[in-house]
Amino acid sequence: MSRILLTGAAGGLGQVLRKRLRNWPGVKLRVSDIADLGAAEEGEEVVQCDLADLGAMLTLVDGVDQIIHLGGVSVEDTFDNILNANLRGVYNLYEAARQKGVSRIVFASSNHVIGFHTRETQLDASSPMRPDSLYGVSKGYGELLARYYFDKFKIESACIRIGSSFPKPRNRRMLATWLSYDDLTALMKRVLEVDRLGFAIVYGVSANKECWWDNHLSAYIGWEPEDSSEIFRSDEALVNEVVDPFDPAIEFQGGTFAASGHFEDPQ
Ligand code: NAI
Ligand code: 15L
Repeated sequence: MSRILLTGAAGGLGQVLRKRLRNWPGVKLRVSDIADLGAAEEGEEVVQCDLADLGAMLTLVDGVDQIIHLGGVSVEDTFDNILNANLRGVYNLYEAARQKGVSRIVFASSNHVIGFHTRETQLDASSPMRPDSLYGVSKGYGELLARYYFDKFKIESACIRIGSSFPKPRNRRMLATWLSYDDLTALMKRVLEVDRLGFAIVYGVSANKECWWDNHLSAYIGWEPEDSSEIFRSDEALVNEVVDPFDPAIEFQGGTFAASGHFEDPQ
């Protein structure tokens, strides 16, 4: 029996994965969040914890074999909020993992690490980071920390640059960035099961017809998405969306994250 910790379990993706991983054979799931998670379901343990608190994180990670790290600020925010949840938080996670002997971590990174590349640029895992927000910068820091903890301490990591994981695309940009919940779940399982993960950067995106990201450098993991956003292309809201190709939200891959001003400035 191996124990997997799922952070951010009260969030949008956390709730999805909590349900889908709960009865994974041979796995005991420990779910955590700063928010209330309700009572433990059969096959799981519940621990409420602030990522910014290293002492609490050491207790949280004790006895855990592998981690799916979804917890943290998931959109642009003030530097203070990002500092606590995403910078201090991801450091605490990796440091607690090192001290407690965790072997593998899946880090929920984001497409906003590369959001300032234009849409006509094809990217792979070796493309330069071009974060489009302080949030994107914090995910880039998480990826670097994952790299460091693999090179120095042999903690394996997959940094999943998730596109847009929702039940369906919410706008035309998401026809290119959409990741279905089924593909997300299969990806998480695969990176936890593969014999050797090492350090990998994987674009978390379904097999969409419009596509900016290429996963050939992580093909050794053996994950291939099966869904496509194409089935939503004729949704009325998407068909009627008005776009200007020179609007920064359309020019850049990060969409509105690239187009919006600096969070600390008055809007
Ligand atoms: P979410 O915002 O719904 O969930 C994040 C969870 O983290 C929340 O439940 C929140 O309470 C928890 N959290 C925040 N600060 C915390 C702290 N200091 N200590 C402990 N827990 C804390 O986000 P969502 O959509 O579920 O995303 C999950 C992860 O995937 C996030 O890291 C996000 O950045 C990343 N991601 C998600 C994408 C998506 O399309 N949903 C796209 C790209 C990245
Ligand atoms: C993200 O990183 C966010 O967490 C999510 O809420 C979406 O905004 C997504 O990126 C996106 O780019 O669509």
